[in-house]
Amino acid sequence: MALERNVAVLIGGVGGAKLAVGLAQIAPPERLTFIVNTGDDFWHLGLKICPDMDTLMYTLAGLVDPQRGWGIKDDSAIALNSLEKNYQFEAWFRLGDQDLATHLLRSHLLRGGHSLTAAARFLSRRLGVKPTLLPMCDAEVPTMIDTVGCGEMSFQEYFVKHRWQPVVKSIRHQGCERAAVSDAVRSALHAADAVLIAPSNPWLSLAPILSVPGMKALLSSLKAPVVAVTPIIAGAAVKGPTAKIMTELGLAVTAENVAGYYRGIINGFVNDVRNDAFQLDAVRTAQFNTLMKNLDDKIALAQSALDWIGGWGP
Ligand code: FO1
Repeated sequence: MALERNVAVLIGGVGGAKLAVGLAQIAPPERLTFIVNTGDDFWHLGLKICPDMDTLMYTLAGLVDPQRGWGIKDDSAIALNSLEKNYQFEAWFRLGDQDLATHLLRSHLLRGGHSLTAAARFLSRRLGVKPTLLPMCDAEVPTMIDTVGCGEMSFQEYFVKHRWQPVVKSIRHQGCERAAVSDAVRSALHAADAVLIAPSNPWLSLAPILSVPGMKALLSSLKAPVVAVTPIIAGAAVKGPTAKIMTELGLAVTAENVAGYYRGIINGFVNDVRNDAFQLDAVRTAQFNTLMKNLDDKIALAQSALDWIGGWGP
C-alpha cells in the first residue's frame, strides 16, 4: 500500500502499542489515527485514569517504561508511597509521580467541560505525539467482569488488583447503550483507506470498542478493508490474559477463533507464520511474523500488512 493513504487502527494497550510503533515509523502521522479502548478507564482517587490511551500516548512519545509496557520510564512514586506510609491507603494501582500529572491535567480538563476526545488531543499534542489518538467514544463505558467466586468487579480490579486470576464468567460494557460513535471517530473511519484491528485482546480491549452503538454497522459499511492481526501465536498470547479468557469462554486458543470472533466486521486477517492456516468465508488471510520482539519486527509487520492490503486492488 502506498503510504500516502489513511490508516485507522482499533487498539487496546500494551500489545497493540507495539504495532502502533511500527506503523508510526512508516506512515505519515497525519495519515494515522488510533481509536483507543476506554473500557479500562476508571476514576481513582478523584482522577480519571485512561490506561490504554496513556500506554499508547507514552509509547508514541518515547516515554513509556519499556519493562512494564505502561507508565513512564524512571518515574518516581513519592505521592503513592506517601499515601501508603502516611495514610495506610492500599495503593494497589501504581501511579507514578509524572504519570499523576497526566491524570491531574486530564481530570482538570474534563471537569472544565472538555470532552475525553478534546483532552486526549490536548495531552498527546503536548507530549509531541503526531498521529491522532481518539478515545473510542466520549461516554463512560467501563468494562465489568463477572467472575466465578469473586462476583462482578471493575476491569482494573480484575486486571491489576486480582492479577487477572479470577475465572471470567461474562463481560459487560456498562452504559454502552448511552454511548455514541463520536464525530471524530466517524470521520477517521470514513476517511480511512484501511482499518486495522491491532493484536490486542479481542474480549477485553476490542469488544468495548465494538460495543459502542453504531460502531459495528459503521465498520461493516466501509468500503475500505478492515483487517485484524492475530494476538494468538502458537496457541498462546504474547502477554496478558487472552488465552486464559478464551479457555474460560470455552474456545480453543487458536487464531481461527479470534478471526471468527470478528466475523462480519473484518474482510482480512493477518495470521502468524507459526499458526495453522485456515479459511473463513469472505475473509482473506495472510501469514506473517506477528511476534514483535524489536523495532525491526514492528516495522516489518506494519509494512507487510499494509503492502498486502494495498495489493488487494479496488
Ligand atoms: N498495570 C498493572 O499491572 N499494575 C499497575 O499498578 C498498573 C498501574 C497503571 C497506572 C497507569 C496506567 O496508565 C496503567 C497502569 N497499569 C497497571 C496498566 C493497565 O492497567 C493495564 O495494562 C491495562 O488496563 C490493560 O490494557
